[in-house]
Amino acid sequence: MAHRDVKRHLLFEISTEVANRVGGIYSVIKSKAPITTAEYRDRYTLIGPLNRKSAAIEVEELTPSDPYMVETLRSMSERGVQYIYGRWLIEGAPRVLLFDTGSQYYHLDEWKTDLWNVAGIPAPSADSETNEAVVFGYLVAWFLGEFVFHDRTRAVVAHFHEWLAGVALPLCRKRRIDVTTIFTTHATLLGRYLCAGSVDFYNNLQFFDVDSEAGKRGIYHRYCIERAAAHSADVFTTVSHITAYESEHLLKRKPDGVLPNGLNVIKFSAVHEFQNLHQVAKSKINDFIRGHFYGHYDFDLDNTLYFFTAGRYEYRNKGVDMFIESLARLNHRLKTENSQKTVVAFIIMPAATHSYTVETLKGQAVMKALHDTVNEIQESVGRRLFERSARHNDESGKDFSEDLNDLLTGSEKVLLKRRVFALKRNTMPPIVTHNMADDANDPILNQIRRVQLFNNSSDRVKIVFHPEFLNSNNPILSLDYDDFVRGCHLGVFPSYYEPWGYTPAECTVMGVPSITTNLSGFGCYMEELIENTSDYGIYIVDRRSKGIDDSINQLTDYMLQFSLKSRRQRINQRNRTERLSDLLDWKRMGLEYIKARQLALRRAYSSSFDDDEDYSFFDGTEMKLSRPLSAQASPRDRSGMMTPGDFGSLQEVREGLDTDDYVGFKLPEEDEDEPFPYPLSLK
Ligand code: G6P
Ligand code: 1S3
Repeated sequence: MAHRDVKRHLLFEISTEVANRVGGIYSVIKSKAPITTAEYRDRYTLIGPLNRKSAAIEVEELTPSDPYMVETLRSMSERGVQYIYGRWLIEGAPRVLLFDTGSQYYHLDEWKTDLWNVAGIPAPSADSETNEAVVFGYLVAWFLGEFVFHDRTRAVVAHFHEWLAGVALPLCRKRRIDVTTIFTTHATLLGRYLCAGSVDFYNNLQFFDVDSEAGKRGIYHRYCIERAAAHSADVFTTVSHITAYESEHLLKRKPDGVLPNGLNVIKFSAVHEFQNLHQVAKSKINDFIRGHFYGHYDFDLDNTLYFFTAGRYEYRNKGVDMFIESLARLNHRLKTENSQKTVVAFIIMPAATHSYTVETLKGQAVMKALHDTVNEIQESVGRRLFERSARHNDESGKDFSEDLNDLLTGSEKVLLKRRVFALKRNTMPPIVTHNMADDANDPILNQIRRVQLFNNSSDRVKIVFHPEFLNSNNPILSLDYDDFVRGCHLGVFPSYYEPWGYTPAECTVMGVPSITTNLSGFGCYMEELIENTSDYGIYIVDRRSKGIDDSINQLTDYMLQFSLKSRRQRINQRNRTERLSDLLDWKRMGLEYIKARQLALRRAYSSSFDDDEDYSFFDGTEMKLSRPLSAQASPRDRSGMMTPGDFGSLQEVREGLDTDDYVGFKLPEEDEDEPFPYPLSLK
């Protein structure tokens, strides 16, 4: 590679989820944007395929100012490439370059042939997702090649996420494009497919005949792209140790390191503020529950707990099978103990539906009508009460309390009775809020049928299946996902396949306890970091060494233990959970990305490093980690080592990297409470 300026290097991050919400990677790049833009400012650009619908809402168009970017885009556009260059309207406001793949689809066959010739990767015509990946990959490789042709001075790091963005990697390698590359896989294709079936995945990882397994599932060509991306990158990483192990066996390259996912943690000035938010959000969930269970609303909401699971509808991978079975066992145990507690378990997983059911809408409508009527009557009764009290005269000889007997007028009583009669219903409270496209074959509904959790009055565990993601414009459960999480008591995510797992991590930063497993990246990370995780509201089910029945019992025990807590204990536990949020903050997790980029630069441009020079890579802005945890009641003290990568596998020693090498990264003194030292607002 040519000699390039590594200190002022540029960063391109490439993903199909740039300004386009699809799944977890969107959360990664969006929440990471503030720290990356703070580090790179205008040297950072995200590249993705153009989705006009979401770009119209999320992106503000800009004219590029970097002369090399201008030159590169001009030359591509002369050859018919359409794109949008602009600012992604999120915190950090990073620059984005979105290529309109449609403008180059006429090259598809030519590029597929080339992909086969240069990399031996087949691409059958019927797979539109792969077609899209090919066109996008060729556009990205074109862009990078052209860019470094114009800009001959600065080093370029191109960081790719997931196989869908991975086609450009073998092209960069084959064309010897003068950039250094990182590939981060957020799961493996084969892992996801194999786990969704019924194999004993983790005990057989080293034995799978990968080509044949991919072929049997019709994903051989996709698998080839993923494997080629992993092998062509200068640095290959994934999001957790468990997925690193999986990648080593299924993709046949041991990752250089682990880049765990962080979150953009919002700190409130007053500690109790998040507890107040819980109360506010919970009362909105209470409103929904009154409507949903109308006519059968015979339980005390003050003695009711809200559990939930949420995510992509992957029945087995996300552990919904285990969740429902454990709920049935919990129901049995609460009933045998004559518990007065009610648990309402929500399942929020999008499935094909034909909108809300009439029953669901009616439930909210009758409850709203009752509420409105009570409010009206309350106002007139209040007025009457005031008048009578003000005008009461003891000397009249009339008993004051008698005066209060007829505060409700006859017509008000009738109206109220009509509202109460409207609450009568002959049907059971529904399980599912929507009309399912395939009710009879839906795996979640079928298992609920099998364990007979039908929301009977005697059931202590009730279920609500909401097969659509939440948002505050929703007519029945009008809460954004974050607010819903805040209002719940416990998140339950007993995943079998979960490379990282944002859902329990999000619970943690909002101070909501959760259950995860030791097969999820997040669960393993927390287990490694904290000695007594359950004290901190992180319950970890052992799905690795226990048999399935024992794991289900363990999950049931955790839920039961949680149900037995008093309100005071729950409040205390929430405080402890919330205290863990610094562990998940990008300010800390982002360090691994920095290490990976360092490694990539050193591998590609070793001759550009002058060992006597200081490569802090920071624009005069030293990044400091805020103190991870409060001094009291802190988990296992790891502040000496601090970064997740210190037990990760970025090969620092072999490559001659150590912590001082990549940042002025040091911990503040114990009692220092250092704010993040740069503004994170839109520029
Ligand atoms: C928060 C609020 C308290 C409320 C409590 C309910 O802590 O600040 O006012 O009593 O939540 O907790 P629970 O676990 O019963 O929903
Ligand atoms: C993947 O998304 P998923 O839910 O399909 O990537 C996420 C972001 O890295 C990760 O959190 C999750 O575990 C993976 O499975």
